[in-house]
Amino acid sequence: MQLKDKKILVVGLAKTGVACARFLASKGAMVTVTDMRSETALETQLAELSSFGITHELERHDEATFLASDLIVVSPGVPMDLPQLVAAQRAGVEIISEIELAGRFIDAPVVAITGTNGKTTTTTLLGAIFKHNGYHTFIGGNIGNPLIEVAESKQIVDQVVAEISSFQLEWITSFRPTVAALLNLSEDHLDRYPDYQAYIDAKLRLFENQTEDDFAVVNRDDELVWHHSRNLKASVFPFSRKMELEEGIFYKDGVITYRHNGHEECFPTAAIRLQGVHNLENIMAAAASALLLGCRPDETFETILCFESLHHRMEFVREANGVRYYEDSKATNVGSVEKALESFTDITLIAGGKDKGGSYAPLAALVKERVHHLILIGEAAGRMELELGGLTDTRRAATLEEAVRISAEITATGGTVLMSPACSSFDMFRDYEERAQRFIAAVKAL
Ligand code: UMA
Ligand code: ADP
Repeated sequence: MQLKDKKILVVGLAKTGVACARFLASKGAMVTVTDMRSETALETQLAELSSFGITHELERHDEATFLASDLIVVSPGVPMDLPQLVAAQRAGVEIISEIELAGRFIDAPVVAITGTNGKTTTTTLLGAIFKHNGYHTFIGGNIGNPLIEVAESKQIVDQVVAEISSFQLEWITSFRPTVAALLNLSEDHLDRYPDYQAYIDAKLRLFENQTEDDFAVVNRDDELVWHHSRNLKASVFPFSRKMELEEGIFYKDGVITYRHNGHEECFPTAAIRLQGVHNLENIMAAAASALLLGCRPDETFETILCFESLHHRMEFVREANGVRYYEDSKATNVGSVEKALESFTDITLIAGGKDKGGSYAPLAALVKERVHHLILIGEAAGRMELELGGLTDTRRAATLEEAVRISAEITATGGTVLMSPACSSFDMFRDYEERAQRFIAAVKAL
């Protein structure tokens, strides 16, 4: 791909925009960056780019600049229906996402991991497995560091493990992972997509450029995932914790079995530290991807055994007065809360936050069965109360701290207080990490 002297517009100037602008400028392109935020708000990002001779258009998106570009690179946080993008697309300007740009410059095999939940856990675990097998490994994507950093890097990279979101897949044309994993599908990001199907369609684009030489690692137990795996061009390699597979990886009676081309590997799971059935799925997806790409079974299994849960994913905080407190701030959709509720009984659930537009009804059966008290916070509280409030003792709290205090008063000895919000955090907090820290502080203060 020729970039020299091309007029390229980078839309969005946060992590992705900065990395793309730097990469494109270093390849000799004439780069303009545009962002709705002000120069003051973008001070840090602009400082990072100060030596690259880049033009800025801030606090606005000029349609004329979009139309005059040879190429537009879009950040994941910028919606597809931005009018200036729609106009540029109509005028025939090439528009790509950052992972598409990165993919065109990466030589190493790419394992791309998507799904509504479990992406970060699986990506981190797989990265650790590759490293323990001696590969120079880049771990990036939606997990926090843009994929384009691989292309920028002067280091040798043998394997790339990329966490991929639906947003990043929106503007791909040729992005082709050697292994593409789809962990699960449930409603999310309905504040961005017109409907659930549009979100699913964006996720499925992960497979669209694969050929029969590539692998699709898919969840056999997730009906929707399995349904959409029927017509993939790649070799489908399923994982299951419910059924034995002739070709694939599955869990049965305390053992994970990997079967590929008549070859079999078995791993006992008793000593694995990652807890929860959902983590068994993440482990199988990571192990399958690693073994398909030539990792040694012993090193793969050693890494899995030692791997600890990441912070803010069903993390134990403390026990006070016979009640155990768990923090699951990263549970920002219904699918992840379902898994948390499946993991405990006698629950006081603290939930709510910024509503993403999906239905809370899939939680109804578990709330009825396991949640003795539901304490709701944030913007979504009203809608959650409408959908779940009739099923159990339900209360409102004005702050997270108040929710923790109420939970301590009403939870019986032996019970579990679980903060698993099913919503994003941006109505009350900077991000999910701040929400987690505030919960931890409130629980420690009890
Ligand atoms: N902006 C505009 N115009 C718009 C919309 C946004 O100018 O119409 C600007 C904003 O002012 C801001 C920039 O665009 O300056 C935001 O870009 P961005 O949101 O893409 O931010 P990045 O820092 O580049 O982060 C992105 C991902 N963000 C999103 O998908 C929303 C990060 O995932 C990812 O880690 C990073 O690229 C590196 O790949 C975050 C995320 O929340 C963690 N992802 C979602 C999730 O996990 O649920 C999908
Ligand atoms: P993602 O990167 O997709 O958001 P994480 O690994 O960060 O995934 O986990 C996010 C939330 O989802 C946490 O609450 C975690 O406990 C839960 N979770 C992790 N793996 C799965 C899975 N395979 N299925 C459902 N929920 C999961």
